[in-house]
Amino acid sequence: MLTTPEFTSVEGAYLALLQLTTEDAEHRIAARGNDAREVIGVGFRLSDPRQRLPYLAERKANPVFQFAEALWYLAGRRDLEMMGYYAPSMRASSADGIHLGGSAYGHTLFSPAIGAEQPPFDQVVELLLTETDSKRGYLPVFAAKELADRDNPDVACLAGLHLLPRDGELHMVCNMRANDLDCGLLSDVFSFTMIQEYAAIQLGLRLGTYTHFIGSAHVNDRDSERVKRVLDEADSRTTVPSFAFPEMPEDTTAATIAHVLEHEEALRTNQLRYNADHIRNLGLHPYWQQVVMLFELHRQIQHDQTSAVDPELLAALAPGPRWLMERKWPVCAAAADGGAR
Ligand code: 5HM
Repeated sequence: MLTTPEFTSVEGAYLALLQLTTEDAEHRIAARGNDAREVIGVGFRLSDPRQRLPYLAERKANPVFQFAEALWYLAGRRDLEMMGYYAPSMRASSADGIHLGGSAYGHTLFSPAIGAEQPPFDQVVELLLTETDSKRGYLPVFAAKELADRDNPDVACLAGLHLLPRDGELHMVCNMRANDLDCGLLSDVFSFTMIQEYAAIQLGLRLGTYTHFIGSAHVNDRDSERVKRVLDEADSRTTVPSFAFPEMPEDTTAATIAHVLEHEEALRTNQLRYNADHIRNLGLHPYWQQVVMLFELHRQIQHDQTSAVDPELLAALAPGPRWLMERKWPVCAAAADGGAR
């Protein structure tokens, strides 16, 4: 078969790739101190790129981090302050303790390069608005200069994103030089499909398919126990949890992203606290209200020394993010057990 295998949601692709590296790894690698099992040159397609979250209790996907990273990309940022809060392990990737480098994909895509007038993303959107069936909507991310410093701690894993408007839909193809299948893949697919959906809105198109190609697809040995537990769960479950991820509102612009991030910052720095009604009255679309609710729950987990988060706020979450929060954070499970379920 010359085309990529197709899955509806990221969960199916994630499980198939874990299975592949567990049973049919081609190589054992040890680059930069990471012992891993590797398969070279794999790809998959998602027919519904909105189904960008896995519902596996053993994997414990973190929707707070996922939205934070996607918004950080869409806002064109590279500050460690925001991402280091949600993912402290990312601090080790910063060369100066202030910025992230190659992995700040949004900075590469949504901020103008030095000497350029427009961000590459805007340039591509402008092109695609005028050139029917264009093949030129490519957004390179990896840059050869990243390899000039052999000690560079953060070389982009994303080579580039290719936007392809066809028959009223926006398809996207993602090329990665490397993907950590257990850790990086899920957050990458989440964020990149958010970028695709955001691009589709800017172009007035429906969301098409998402295709993901990987040069080095690998699972680090330190994650192999969890991978086994995830595969066992997938094999043994009798019901498969399934929650439809909602559509990004059609009026989403850069100003919407900035508005959501204002609330994110106030909550991250513990300057505000919200209940569900406050959030409903912020003037945000219900889709973005859900995201602010996740940030407020996370604020309670990080900053309040409570044994359970606000059960009303947890109950105000849509079933999908609530399912994930209850598996990820014991304080959310405790609040759910306290009667809000
Ligand atoms: O030594 P190297 O630069 O290839 O290590 C980067 C590791 O982070 C690889 O395992 C890569 O697959 C993973 N990674 C990922 O999967 C990193 C980033 C950040 O650029 C990412 N996805 N987005």
